[in-house]
Formats: sequence, C-alpha cells, structure tokens
Amino acid sequence: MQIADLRDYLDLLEEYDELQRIKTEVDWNLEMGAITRRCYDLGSPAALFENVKGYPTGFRTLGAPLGTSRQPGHGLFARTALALGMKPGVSAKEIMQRYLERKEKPIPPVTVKTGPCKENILLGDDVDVLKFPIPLIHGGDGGRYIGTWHTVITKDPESDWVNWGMYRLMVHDRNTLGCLFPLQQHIGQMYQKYEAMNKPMPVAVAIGGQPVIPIVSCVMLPPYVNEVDVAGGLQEAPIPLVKCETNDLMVPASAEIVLEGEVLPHERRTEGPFGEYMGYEAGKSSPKPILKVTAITYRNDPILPFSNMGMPVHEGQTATALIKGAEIYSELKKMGLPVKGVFCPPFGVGHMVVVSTEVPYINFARRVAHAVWATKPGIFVYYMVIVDADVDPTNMDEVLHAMTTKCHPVNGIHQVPHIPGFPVLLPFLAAKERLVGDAAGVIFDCTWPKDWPQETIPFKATFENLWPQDLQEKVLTNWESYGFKRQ
Ligand SMILES: Cc1cc2nc3c(=O)[nH]c(=O)nc-3n(C[C@H](O)[C@H](O)[C@H](O)COP(=O)(O)O)c2cc1C
Ligand SMILES: [Mn+2]
Repeated sequence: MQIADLRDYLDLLEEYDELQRIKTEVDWNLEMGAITRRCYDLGSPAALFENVKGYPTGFRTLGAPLGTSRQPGHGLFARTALALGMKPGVSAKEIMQRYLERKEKPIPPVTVKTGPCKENILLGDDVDVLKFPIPLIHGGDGGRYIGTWHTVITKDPESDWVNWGMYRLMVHDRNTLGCLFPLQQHIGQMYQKYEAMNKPMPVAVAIGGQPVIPIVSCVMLPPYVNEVDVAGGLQEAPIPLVKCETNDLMVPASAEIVLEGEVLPHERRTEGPFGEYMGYEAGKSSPKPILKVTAITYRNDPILPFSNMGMPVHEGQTATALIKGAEIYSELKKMGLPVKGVFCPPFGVGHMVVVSTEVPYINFARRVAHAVWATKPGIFVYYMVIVDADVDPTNMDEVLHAMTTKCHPVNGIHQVPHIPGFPVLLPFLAAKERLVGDAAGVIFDCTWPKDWPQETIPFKATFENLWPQDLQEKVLTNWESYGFKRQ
C-alpha cells in the first residue's frame, strides 16, 4: 500500500497494533507529554489523542509517531520500518539497507494546484497557532512546542537548494515562534546569509504528512541536497507539493497543518528550556531567532504529530541516529574506505558511532574516525568506536567485547580537543563551552594494531573458529536430537 499521508500511516500502524486511540479527555498541559513518555519507556503503541480538553472534536494530536515497539514479533524500530514500507519485524541493519537503496534513486517532487492542506486558510488577524491542541510536553519546558515532528522549509538565497529540516519551534504567542537554528545546521547557514542581507528569511512549516517527510527532515543529509527528492526516493513516488499562500515556498499537499511566515533578521527572544534529545534539559533558556507566522492552512479535523524528546529511545534515535548511521556508511564508501558497517546505538543518542572496517595499514582507525568527522552526518559525533570487520556494529554485546579486549586503555584511546559540537545542549560541556558548542571527541581504536606480528594476535574463541567445519555441521544438525529445543 502506498502511504500517501499521515492518515494512511495511522491505518497501517493500527493494523499492526502500533496505534492506540485515546478517547478519554486529556489535557494539553503536560498530560499528553507524560502519557507519551510512558509510551517510549514501555514500547507501547503510538498515542492518537482524539479528545483534548478545551479543543473542538476533530482536533487531534499524535504522540510517539516513531516510538520504539515491544509488540511480539516486532523489532525495536518497527514503526520506522512500517514508514519505509517494510514489515515490522525487520532488523536495524535491514532498515538501513533499505534506506540506502531507495535514497540512491531520488525522485523530484511534482507540483499540484491544491491539496488537503488547503481545506482551511487563516490569514491576517485570524492567524493563531493556539487554535491547535499544542502540548506542553515536559515539566520545565519554556513553552508549548508546535514543532517537534515537522519540517521547516527554507530556500538558499544564493542557489536553488531548498532545505527541509526539523528544528524545534516554541510558541511565544499566537503568531510568533522561537527557533533553535545552529550554524552547524543547514538552516543556520541559510539564516546567516539572509541576516547578512538584512532580509527576513521566508519559511514554511509542514506538520503531518506521509512519514518519509519528517524522516528526511531529521536525518543528516549533505548540503545542497533537496531533502524532498530523497523523500520521493524513499516513497518510490514523487511528493506532491503545493504553493504557499503568502510566499513562494512549496509545501507537501498532504500536510495536516502548514505555517507560513518569515524569520526576522537580528531579532531574538528567550527560547527554552526544553526536554532535549540527549536526555536532559541542559540548554536552559537563551535568546534565539523568532519566526513570525503570516498564514496557517490546515486539513479538516487536523492531526498534530509530536515527538517527546528526553531520555532515549525516541524519534531522535529511531529516525535521526539510525539513519545517520546509514548516511555515514554511504559517505565513507564514497571516499573509498573499506568499511563494513556503521551504527549509532540508540542509548548513545547519536553521539556514539560504531564503524566496523577492514584495516589496510597502521593507524587506520584514526583515519576512519576523522573521515566520519568530516562528513555532515558525522558532525555531532563525540565517541568514535572503530572495530574490526568481524564485529557486527549493530550488536552492542559484540561491540562492548571488542572495546574491553582490544582497545588499549592508554594507547588505543585518542582524545581530540575542540571539535565542533551541538551548541546550547551538550550535557558534558561546561556552561561557557556549551553555549557555543566548543566540544571534544574521543576515538576508541578497537582494531588489532597493524604492526603486530600475525602470530601475536589473539585468536577469537568462537564456535565458528575453534571447531572443525564438519563437527560444527554435525552439532547444528543434531541439536534437537541431543534433546535441546529448537532456538
Ligand atoms: C524532534 C526533533 C527536534 C529537533 N530539533 C532540532 C533543533 O531545534 N535544532 C537543530 O539544529 N536540530 C534539531 N534536530 C535535528 C535535526 O533535525 C537534524 O540534524 C537535521 O539533519 C537538520 O536538517 P539539516 O541537516 O538540513 O540541517 C531535531 C531532531 C528531532 C528528531
Ligand atoms: Mn539539509
């Protein structure tokens, strides 16, 4: 089935017991946030809130759209798999493979005259984002966040590049939102150019739509890539786009809610704190750019999806970190490096990358680590774990075993001071460094040193390595006849 909008995706989730409809009245004020947090913690289905206190019937929200799953027979990333047209039982490795196959064949969007997102249009004084049941997600948040599973669309003033990125949006008032646009991210780079020209940056925010749209918005693609083409590739069909009412930007016709507006140059207002993707409220509050909303368009009975950042595992890992691993793999392959696999373990919040690789010459692990840092998806990685090709990077037990047996506690650990980090949020930095993202990284070289004589390299004591092939086959064939249950 082609997933053409968020509603198709909800039908699919329901079919696989990955959606819970909640008809009980719930409060936007922390209650939806608390319920969703439990969904992540327990691996419960996504939560479709159908009755939000103080809001008209039909105005719904969706919590934990790509939360983890503990349904029998489903993988941890079941909802990500379903979003990419796969069965819910597939492994992280299979999802990354599917992602890479499809993204290699990008499909440009098509323009349509109108679409469901134009069913209602609010202009001028009618603009009021609080018309929607926006959650106050975490205790301590600086405001209600309307943008936590969405797409911010901007155009580079110097080229045809149109960027789709997910950057949190906090409500200041009915037509003003606060934004976190770091310079390391594409939107920060574009905003810097508009500011230098003293011009407002036109913006469209698309909320809801087929799930590949938020997914491409929160994965770390290289600059000058139009994420919409990758979304088309993942969908195996072009994304239909429709023009905004008050600017020239194009938005997905299927979106549940579209906010149009502009980010003003040189204006700042206090934004945050927020429960962040790294699992803390480290960022406190600080002055940040503001987005003035000039128009809102939305579908009848709109659904506002939201993510609940905080302790893992949430969309920051089931989408951003997972696909970041695939993107890093693809970038390293383009450089001709003999890597076998890349994975960002979910509790490493995207800060840790494990790369398994062949080792052609001495100090190769350092070369791989620095190559990762040189890529766009590798920018916010601080813990580089480089393992030999026989270690499966998606298996943390194997990775831990390699770290604790092959990484020399002094000679195998290389500290790298002053690498760029995510500004404002990074928990392990002191306050002054945190504000600007003056970070540090470390390389754990868990590969056998290339200058060791072969005979000094320990032999891995596994079933496959230490018994003759014919005996291995005999044991496997006779397993049940020894009396064991099939496993
Ligand atoms: C729910 C959620 C919220 C996010 N909020 C921000 C944010 O406020 N600022 C930011 O720079 N990145 C944020 N990210 C990460 C970016 O979406 C991600 O790095 C993406 O690659 C940015 O797009 P770009 O590569 O086109 O710059 C968020 C990710 C998720 C899943
Ligand atoms: Mn981008």
